[in-house]
Amino acid sequence: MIWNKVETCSRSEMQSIQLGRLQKTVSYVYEKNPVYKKRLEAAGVKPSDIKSLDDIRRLPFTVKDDLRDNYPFDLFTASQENIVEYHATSGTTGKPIVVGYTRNDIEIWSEVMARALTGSGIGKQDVLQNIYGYGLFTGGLGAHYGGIRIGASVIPISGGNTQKQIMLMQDFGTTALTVTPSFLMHIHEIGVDMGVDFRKLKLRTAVLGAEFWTESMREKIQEGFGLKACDIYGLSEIIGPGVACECHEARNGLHVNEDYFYPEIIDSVSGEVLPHGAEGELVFTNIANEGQPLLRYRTRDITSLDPEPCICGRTLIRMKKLTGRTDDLLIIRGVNFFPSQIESIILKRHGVSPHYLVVVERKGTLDEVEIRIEVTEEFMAKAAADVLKGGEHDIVSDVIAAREKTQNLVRDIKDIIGITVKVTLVPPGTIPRSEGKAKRIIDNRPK
Ligand code: DLL
Repeated sequence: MIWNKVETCSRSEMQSIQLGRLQKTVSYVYEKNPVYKKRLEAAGVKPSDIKSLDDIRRLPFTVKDDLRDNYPFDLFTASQENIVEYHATSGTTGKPIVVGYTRNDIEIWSEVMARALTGSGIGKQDVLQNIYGYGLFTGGLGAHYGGIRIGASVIPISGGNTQKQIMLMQDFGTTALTVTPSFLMHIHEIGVDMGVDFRKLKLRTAVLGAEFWTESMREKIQEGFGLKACDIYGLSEIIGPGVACECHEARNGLHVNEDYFYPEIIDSVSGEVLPHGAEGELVFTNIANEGQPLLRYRTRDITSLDPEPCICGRTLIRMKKLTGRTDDLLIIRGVNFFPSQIESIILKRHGVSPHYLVVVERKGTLDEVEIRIEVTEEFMAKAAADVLKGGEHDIVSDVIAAREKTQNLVRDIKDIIGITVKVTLVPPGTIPRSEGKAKRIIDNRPK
């Protein structure tokens, strides 16, 4: 099912929508906001200079620090009386980043979320348990607006409350979930301990995002719950969830709602725009928002774009599932890698769970990486039973098995990523679980 026929329009129709909206937005921010006016003047560009889509390259980039420097409202282009909702990112240090929505912006958000949920295979027949956090985080309300728009029966439970989540899945006959993949895995773990067989419930679809997750995690989730999982992407600065989403038919790249959010891929060092297919930093321009439209906002997310129409019938440009963020990139002894690469390796090995933490320390002048990984419940249960039985032979073989697991992981990581790490196996349940986005890196190196 396709929500809006614009999702299937021709490239030239799309480009004409985009150009009209881009020209309007550049004039709008120029007139409405003195900070933007100054920035555009400094770059030597006037609204009337935007004659083609390529002219977008003349506009200066916007970065996270611009939002911080103009905290809270100096980049807003709508007056307070026209703002109907605020959101903000939690931000680990300093002030959060604030976003303001006009009534029209909420309309856009509901529309793109309706497209995303429809594309994932959800409709009015579904009972949608919305586990994304409600509040300043955009996940909860974004999925809520989309759910209401398509006529699904939305359960606004928000994050946390693991046992209640499971109870409602059972009692309300939940068929669809919107949730972060890491919290969904946590729900699975707790449910299995309680003796729940999720595969016997009515669950059919999950729309997962807000953090990285790999294909192997998708397989685990689909198998554990007996459902189909689609990836959804978004960021608060641009609108929240719904910037792009996979379709359930192909699940081969996320369809970007490019009639509202104009995407570019740039080389994150030179700022040059890269051709379709090349991997680089994703940049978005809001071409229809009113509250705080951002021009060429650098997301720091890394991906590539593919304009080929999809088998589902959509012609919207697709972005590849994310592989990392420029600021998640760890550089260890000259080797660059993303924690998500470690995750793919871990998930291919038996006996260890997908719960892991990458800890980086500086010892003297050298950076050292320790990867803490939980062993599975089954592995632990067998070892505990062997200890209780006191069978020396079995205990020794468990120790050997654990050592082999560690050695295999160290070798895989060395082979695939090229760095030597220390792997520490830890008991199940000892790595902190998050009720929203998972924290995978502790970087203790002096800044
Ligand atoms: O995470 C919005 C959202 C809510 C998206 C619910 C999807 C579902 P922020 O908190 O501003 O907004 O974080 C945005 O999260 O720049 C990415 O680095 C990361 N991210 C979001 N979706 C995905 C995804 C929401 N599907 C930042 N895969 C983005 C990987 C994602 N990373």
